[in-house]
Formats: sequence, structure tokens, C-alpha cells
Amino acid sequence: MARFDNLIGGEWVEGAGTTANVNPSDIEDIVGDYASSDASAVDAAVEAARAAFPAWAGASPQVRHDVLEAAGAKIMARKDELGRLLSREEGKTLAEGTGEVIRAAQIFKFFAGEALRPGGEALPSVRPGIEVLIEREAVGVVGLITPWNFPIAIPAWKAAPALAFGNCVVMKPAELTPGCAWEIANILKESGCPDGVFNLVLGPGSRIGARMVEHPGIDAISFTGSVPTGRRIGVQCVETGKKVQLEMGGKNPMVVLDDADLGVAVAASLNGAFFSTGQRCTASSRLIVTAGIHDAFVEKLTADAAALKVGDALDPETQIGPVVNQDQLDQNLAYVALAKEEGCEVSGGDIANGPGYFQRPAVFAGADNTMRVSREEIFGPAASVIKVADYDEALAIANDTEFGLSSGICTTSLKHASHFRRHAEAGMVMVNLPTAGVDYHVPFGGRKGSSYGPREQGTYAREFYTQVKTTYVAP
Ligand code: UN1
Repeated sequence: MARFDNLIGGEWVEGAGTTANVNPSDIEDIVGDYASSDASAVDAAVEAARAAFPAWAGASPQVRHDVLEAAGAKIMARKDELGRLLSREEGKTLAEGTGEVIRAAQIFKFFAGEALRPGGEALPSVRPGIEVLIEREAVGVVGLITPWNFPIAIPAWKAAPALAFGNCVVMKPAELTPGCAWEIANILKESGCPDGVFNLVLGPGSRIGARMVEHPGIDAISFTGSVPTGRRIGVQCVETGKKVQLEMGGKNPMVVLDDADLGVAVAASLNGAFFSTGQRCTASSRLIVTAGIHDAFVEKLTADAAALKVGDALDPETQIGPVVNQDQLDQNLAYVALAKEEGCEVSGGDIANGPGYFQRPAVFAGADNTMRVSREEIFGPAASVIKVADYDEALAIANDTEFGLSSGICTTSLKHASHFRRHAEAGMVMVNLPTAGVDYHVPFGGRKGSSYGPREQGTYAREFYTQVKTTYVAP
């Protein structure tokens, strides 16, 4: 069995032990044995990153551009192979896996350009003869903690801006899906990224993530993952004086109005709720439907959901891959049982037999917004359908949640679409589109309990990965 180590100071370094990376479509299939490190690996990685920081932050932007551009090109050239690896370790379909690899390549290329555009301003002081310069500098050593559900896109959208603006990186990918992050580390090394600038430490959050958050040599933490872990990290970062950016949960509403195109509304809901097996913080997990279209919508949605082919992620015919592991599957099945207890009419949601963690998409019809299944993030292929009288009630229910990541509406009314865009309490609004599936060149992030700190991606990523310096110059 192939063994995959940490990358520390440009060297491949063995961890204290290893963990098997298991294919959720076929649990007999082991992708590889990946390092399971202890906290000392974090200490070594931080030391290497600190040593590399002055030269990297001070390098010409052209140097950083070239590394990122080369990495993007290498990822793109290997999109089919890496897409297969992604689908094998995470379980999303081959089309989704390959699409995510392409997105990672585009992100590296985008931030290659951003390395040349750090921004800055020069303006006159209010005091005569004095000039003011406002410049952006690297933050220092950043710790990146990434989740299992986007094993290559999220490492890319944290690492690429971090490196573009001159930071050094210690990355800890999710223990369930370390394969793609290991490939990124290897590709960065092959692309001329200097030793110590990008470090990869593999292992559990309880040891590796915890040490990163407390380590005085790390200046900033960017985290994507669960709400309880994110909140804890946020508090610890404040205590240890670190800059922090958190992307956590969602319970994203998709409003469907009477005047919606039924085909568009069902397709957007089906994609948003069930694609990537519903394992997205942007998933459409509350479908809020007005009375006139409700019955036709439920009928078509349940029929189309039941027709989706659930199976091995590597089978090109598969539309819904497996759930990521047994714990997640058990949790999903408990929510299906809870939906019945709470009085929903449940279709699907049962286990589909196979060598992996297969579950059919679940529609919870007849739900209301007070039920636990409509309030808690399930992170599986399940959606509540909530019937409402009119647009005003739909908007109120859409916003009645502790989260605020993405919010969607399907309507042919410009008036309602415009009103919803202005009044949705969310970081992202989608009109006649699924709540999930975002572009790589524009800001990503939410409000309320979903996110904390500056936005990720696009030009807005600069806010987190740089710090501002204001200089006054007298002649
Ligand atoms: C998307 O919907 O395209 O973890 C991206 C997540 C998000 C990314 C969603 N941070 O699901």
C-alpha cells in the first residue's frame, strides 16, 4: 500500500502513524495510507514556514505569480486523474470530481494574477506637504484547516491567495480526504514553491488542528467545517491574537413561487438539495413553496429524485455518489427517522444496497420551519418542503434560521426577485439557480451563524490574506 507523508520544509516527513483513506463507494478499496501525525509535526512545519517567510514575502510578485501559474497548469493537465482520485476518496460523481479539479486549477491561475495586484493607495495628508501611503503586506504564517467535502477546491481557494500575497502556509486537510491536498502539496513543490513556504501536516483535528490554533508562530487561521469546531477555533484565535476566518454551516432556503417555471424550479432544487450527495454547506435543504405550485412541485420533485441513479462514484452513469462514511450515514438515517416522527411525509432516504455508503435522496414533504429537520444542518441528501401562503411568508421563513450562507428563489417575477435579492439575509443570493455551485472569481461567504471574518475568493480574498500598513512621509 502506498504511503503518503507530510511535507515539512520541502521534505517528505513520516507521521507518527498512518490512517487508511477509504473509498466510500467500496469500503474494501483503500486509496492509500496517509500520515497521522502528532503535534510535533505542526511545530516543525511552523518553524520551517517562519524561516521561509521573509524571503517569500519579499520576493518579486513575478516569482509568486509563476509558482501559482505553474501549479494551476499542472492541476489542469491532470484533471481526469485527479478528478478520479477525488471521486474515489470523497464519493462525489466523476463529473463533479473532475469539475472540482478544474475549478482548483482556475483558482490557482486567478491568484497567479492577483499576486501582481496587491493593491495600495497614495494620497495627500491633511497636513500640508505630507504624503500618505496605504500598502498591503503579507500576514505571516497562515494555518489552513479544510473540510472533506471539497477536497481540492477548498485547499486551493485558501492556499492560492495565501501564497499569492506572500504568506507561508501550514495546511491540515480533513483526515477523511487527504489525497487531493497531498497532490496539491506535491504539485506546488514541483512548481518551484520554495522549501518551507507550503507545508502539509496530515492527521486528526484533535491533535493537528488544535496545535495550529494554539501555536504562537501562526498568525492567522482560515477554517471551513462544522459550527461547533468553528466557534471554538474563533474564540481561541481571539485569545491567542490570531486573525481568523470561519466558514461553517448552512440551512439554505430555496423559495419557489407560483409563477416559477416548474421545470427550472425542480431542476434547481434537485441539484441544490441532492447533488454532491447533499454534502455542501450551500445545499438547498429547505424548499419553501407557495400554495398554488406546491402539489405539482412535490410530485415532480419526488419523481425526479427517485429517478436519480445512486451508486459508485466512479461509474459514469451515477448521479448521486455515496455518503462519505458510516457516521454520516447513521446521522442521515437518524434524521430520516426524525422527519417521520415530526410528521413529515418522507419519500426516499433509505439505504441503497452496495459495497459503499449509498443512500437514496430524501424528500421531507409537509414539513414546517419549526421542526428540527428544518432547522439543523443535516449535510446529507435530504430536504424539507415547507408550504407557505404567499411571497411574504416565504421570505419570512427563508430568513428564519440561525444561518445565512446562500438563499435562492425561483420566480418569473422581476418584482419578487428584486425584493428577495434585497431582503434575503444571506451572503449569496441565487435567482432561478441552485443555492450551491459558485463561481471561483467572486466573493464566497455568508452572514449570521454561517461565516465569520472577511470573504473568501475573488479579489475579496485579499482582505484576509493581507494586512494594511499606513505610512506618513514628510519631505
Ligand atoms: C459550492 O457550493 O460550490 O463546504 C461551494 C462547502 C462550501 C463550498 C460550497 N464551503 O460546502
